Amino acid sequence: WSRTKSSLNPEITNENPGESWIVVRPLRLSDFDKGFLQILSQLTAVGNISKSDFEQQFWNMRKAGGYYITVIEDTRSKQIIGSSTLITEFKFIHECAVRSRLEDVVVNNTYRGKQLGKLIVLTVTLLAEKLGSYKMSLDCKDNLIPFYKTLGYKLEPGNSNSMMLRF
Ligand code: 16G
Repeated sequence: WSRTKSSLNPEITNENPGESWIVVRPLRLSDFDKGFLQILSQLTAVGNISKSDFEQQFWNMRKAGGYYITVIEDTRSKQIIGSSTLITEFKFIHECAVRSRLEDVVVNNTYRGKQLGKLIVLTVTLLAEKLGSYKMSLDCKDNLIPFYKTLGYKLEPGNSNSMMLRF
């Protein structure tokens, strides 16, 4: 894919992620037993989630449609080492467009230097583009702005304030 070629050095793609033990694929139910929730807990609070809670939410997402959770598995240890979620929304504006959001990007902090963050973000970004999205947005902490900038994301001055109401 062309988008990654300019931004990844050495050049890696989702089909050729640099190491033979790295696999990028959609989330599966069996990932509950492969440390999926433990990875998410490196991003924020996850709380107590039973296997049946996990399965229920997995099927809720499947039923709702528009959720694309992509994970990275280390096939040597059979553990999930990264995850990111693409959420699509249907719109009337822009001629019934699809709008995408990038959420819950996390990579196991013991796998630094393998460009897994770039790999996972570029994979879902490419997916958003293939799905015909007219834009993809994300919220992130200040210290991650440079990282997302290297992947083509831009602040839109006057138009990119993130506001929040927490319940
Ligand atoms: C970051 C994440 C967001 C996640 C949130 C959790 C990205 C690009 N952004 O903003 O998706 O839901 O952190 O933090 O991954 P919270 O628990 O404070 O809502």
